[in-house]
Parts: sequence; C-alpha cells; structure tokens
Amino acid sequence: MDCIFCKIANGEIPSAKVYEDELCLAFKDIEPAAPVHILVVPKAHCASVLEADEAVLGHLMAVAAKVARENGVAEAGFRCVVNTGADGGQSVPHLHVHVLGGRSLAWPPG
Ligand code: DGP
Repeated sequence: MDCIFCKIANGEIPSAKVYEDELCLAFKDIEPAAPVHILVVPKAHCASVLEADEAVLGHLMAVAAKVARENGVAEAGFRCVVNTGADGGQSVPHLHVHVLGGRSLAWPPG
C-alpha cells in the first residue's frame, strides 16, 4: 500500500523518531504547528479513528501522554488531536494522534 505513514513505520522513509513499541511509533511532525508537535501512529495500517480497534486507540492515547511527559509539555499542558476525514482536516489517511504543546493553544480551532 502506498501510505506515507506505513513507509515511516517500516523504515522506508526516515523520521525523527521519539518513541517506538510493538504497536506504534511516535515521530516529530515535518510541519510543526507548535514547539512540540509529535505524531503517534499505529504500525498496522488503519485509515482513521472510524476503523480503529479499541485497544489500539487506548494504546495510542497512553503513548501520547507518555511522549508529552517525555518531551516536557505535560505540566504546562498540551493537546491531542485526531483529525478525521475531509471536514476534520485529515491529510494523511493513516490514523495518527497529534501531540501539540510548548505554547498556549487557541480554542476553538479554525
Ligand atoms: P493531518 O492533516 O491531521 O492528516 O496530519 C498529517 C500530518 O503529517 C501533518 O501535520 C504533516 C505530517 N506529515 C506529512 N508527511 C510527513 C512526513 O513525511 N514526515 C513527517 N514527519 N510528518 C509528515
């Protein structure tokens, strides 16, 4: 499958990896929207949250919290975002959790 996050997960495309385990990978976003901007992605292809296994979703959120702690934004606060579909602004059709922090984030999103 021609999926950019599958290629990152299997090492075909390099990334600035911050965490990896048997189920998922976390790496720095190539277009950071905040001082800390990390993507947590499952290794097994899954297009979006609509198709995701409950256990995988729970694991991705636990890893999002872990990378937030390890990258120094847990105390000040951070945001986890899962863009889904066209109106949700999803540009890569492989499930991913954005972990954003390191500055005060506006709400609501645009
Ligand atoms: P979304 O718009 O929610 O689907 O977010 C996709 C994000 O993926 C976007 O913030 C940019 C990031 N991205 C796209 N291609 C690459 C890549 O090749 N490497 C990395 N590190 N990030 C990428």
